[in-house]
Amino acid sequence: MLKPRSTATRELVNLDGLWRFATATAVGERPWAGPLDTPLEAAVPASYNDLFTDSAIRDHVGWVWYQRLVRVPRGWSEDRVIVRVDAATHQGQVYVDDSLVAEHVGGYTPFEADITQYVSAGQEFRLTIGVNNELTNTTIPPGRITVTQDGCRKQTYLHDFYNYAGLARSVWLYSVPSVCIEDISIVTGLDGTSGTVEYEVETSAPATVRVRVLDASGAEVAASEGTSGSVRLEDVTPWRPGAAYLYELVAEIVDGDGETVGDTYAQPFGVRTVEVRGTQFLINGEPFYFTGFGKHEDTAVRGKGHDDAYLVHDFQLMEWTGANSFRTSHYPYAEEVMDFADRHGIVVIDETAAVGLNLAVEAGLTGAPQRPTFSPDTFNDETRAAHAQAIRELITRDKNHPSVVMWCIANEPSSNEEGAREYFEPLVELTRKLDPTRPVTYAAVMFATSDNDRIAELFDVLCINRYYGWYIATGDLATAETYMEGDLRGWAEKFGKPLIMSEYGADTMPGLHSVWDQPWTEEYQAAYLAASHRAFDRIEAVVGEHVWNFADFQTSHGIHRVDGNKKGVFTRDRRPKTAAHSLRQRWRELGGRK
Ligand code: GCB
Repeated sequence: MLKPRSTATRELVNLDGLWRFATATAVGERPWAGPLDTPLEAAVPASYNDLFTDSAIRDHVGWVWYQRLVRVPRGWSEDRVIVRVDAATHQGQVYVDDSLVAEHVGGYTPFEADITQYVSAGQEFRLTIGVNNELTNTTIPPGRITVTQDGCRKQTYLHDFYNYAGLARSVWLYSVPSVCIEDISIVTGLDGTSGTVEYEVETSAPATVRVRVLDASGAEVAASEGTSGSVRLEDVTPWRPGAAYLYELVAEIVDGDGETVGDTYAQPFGVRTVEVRGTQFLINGEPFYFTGFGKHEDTAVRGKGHDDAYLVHDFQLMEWTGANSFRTSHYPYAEEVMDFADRHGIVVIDETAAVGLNLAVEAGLTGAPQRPTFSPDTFNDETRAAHAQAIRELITRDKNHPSVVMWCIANEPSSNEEGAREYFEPLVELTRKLDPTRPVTYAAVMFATSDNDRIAELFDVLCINRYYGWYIATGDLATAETYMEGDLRGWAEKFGKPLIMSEYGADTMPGLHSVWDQPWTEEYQAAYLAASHRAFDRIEAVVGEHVWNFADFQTSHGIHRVDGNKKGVFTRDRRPKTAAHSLRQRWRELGGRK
């Protein structure tokens, strides 16, 4: 699916701003059938949860409704009109006046509908979007709805971040010509000083297609004809970590004489290769060492609402610490983030929203008897179908981003449990089929060890999440360092694959200090990271370190959380804790060496 862009043949109207807003409890069954009867307005893009003071809205389980009037530009009478929702977390329904035009499940990937037949150029229509935040055993991510004694529905879930919901990304109206370009796929390679570019252009109906490749200055450097083919770029400038370079592939639908352009779309891309060789992770044939963070889309008031100011600032802070990469833990991020990473040479591990497929963690946290994770009553074939769809939608959306060097198809599944192999094998196959060019990984949970994990051999790179010195060996960094080293050595020796430390971290209250190794203090976080780094540096197969987390973030309530998770190296409002300075020192030095 192409990101909506304005081109010579397409126009784009952004529908962000204030929309009428109500929960289903307030407006009943068929709210789209007329103006929403509500005093509330909600900002788009933003999660709705923290906007209002009413806890019934924050804790609402089920549908909420957004509505606004939209005027179709008067020049669009010859065009098709599309409405596109960048994300509706976790399920969306779109109504144009009284008609349902789109439905979508999955909270972090876009969907759209052709609404040409329902609207007229120059006229207004009522756009209503329903968003449902329910998570069940067959959604990705999963969750459970329980009903309290007084009949109140409650959402619980197995992931450690707040279940923010709503329209957290932009909504668009755009026009395309009646015969249009629907998708573009680009795969690049390097051959000495030349770049190879294989492309495929999908059109809505059979059409004559011409493509041109422009360099960063806009000069044409190659051209081809046909809906698929390949071109060669002499003296190519590759896309490199820290030194982004983007070309554009301009695809055009032309008429028989080649004079009239029916549709045109410019797709940015970078020429780079990714390869796993032995225990190395190679970008453009050169070993790459990941430094950076597991992040979240999370800020005060907006929740998961995308915000360009935070986007710029977060990337500035990453650069300041010497981070060269991050993981989109634990869901696909806004496309603006991916585009920014492309333009600024930041490497991305791109993750699906499959977080929480692990009932052993639930049992550990609640003390309840453990239910099997993979079974007809828990995570089953239907869950796997939803997971497959999440993978499909992620790859469809992000396949052309040079910054994306690897797919992470799950965070901390119960990979040591019976049924894990059967659950994951088809999903890994699917991922490889959809994209044979990028390595595939998953992030392994603490309980999954090199001895009992059942899925590691299916993957190219092993991402390992560990909390030695925090959940285990709390306050004892000498023991933590020994455990960390022993654990990583086990994986390195058994599998011979590259290892990335995809999570390690300690909750830290800013302003709390101690001369001793005292958990929660700023010094402890810095010492914890240093102990972990000593262990990593002794193991050759470790090709990266992503600290958990970039910034403090909101979670559900729990006695182990103080206004959210405090493992941020930055506070939620992006001020550095002590550890940010020590990371900056290490990563800047590493940047020079690795
Ligand atoms: C994990 C999870 C992450 C949590 C983190 C923690 O293993 O992957 O989502 O936030 O631990 O802080 O406990």
